[in-house]
Amino acid sequence: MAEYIPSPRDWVREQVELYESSGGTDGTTLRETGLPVVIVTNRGNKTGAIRKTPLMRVKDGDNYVLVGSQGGAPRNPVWVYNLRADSGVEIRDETDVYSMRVREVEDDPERARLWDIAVAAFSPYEEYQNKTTRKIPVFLAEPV
Ligand code: F42
Repeated sequence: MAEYIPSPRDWVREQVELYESSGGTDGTTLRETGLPVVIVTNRGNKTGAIRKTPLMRVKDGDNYVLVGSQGGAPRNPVWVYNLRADSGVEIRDETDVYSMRVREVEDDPERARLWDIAVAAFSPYEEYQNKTTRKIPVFLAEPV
């Protein structure tokens, strides 16, 4: 078993702890917004360690859309590089846990469709894209 390395950010690490220790019944929303969050578990591309990242829940049928917004920061979140290197993830959505495979969606019409779904689920994504010159990465997670 690989080692689990928690996020260095307190609020992120605490959300993961609460979400996972409750079996997905507590800590499942983003603070004051009340909007649902999923936990993505994957491998670090340098350490090989297990990483856990809360992201907004954006669903497209049975699939999940993962948006590397990081609040519109100038750089991609590091988990983007992990997913580019290793596409195998586990997604916890409240009490359900799925083995999934992700692919980055770069094709314009498909990305545009998924981006609209993401903004409908979490409107700040639009503001985050306007804040940064990087094109925010979008991944689609599909059941294995
Ligand atoms: N972030 C988003 O980008 N999108 C969202 O929709 C989103 C929603 C959300 C909801 C709730 C919540 O609590 C957090 C939310 N976040 C969202 C923030 C998200 O959880 C991440 O914290 C954020 O995207 C930053 O991701 P990050 O991967 O850059 O995390 C940093 C803080 C981090 O953990 N860095 C580690 C470190 O030690 O500095 C590195 C972790 C890592 O994966 N290392 C790799 C390894 O090999 O282990 C090496 C990676 C490399 O290539 O260098």
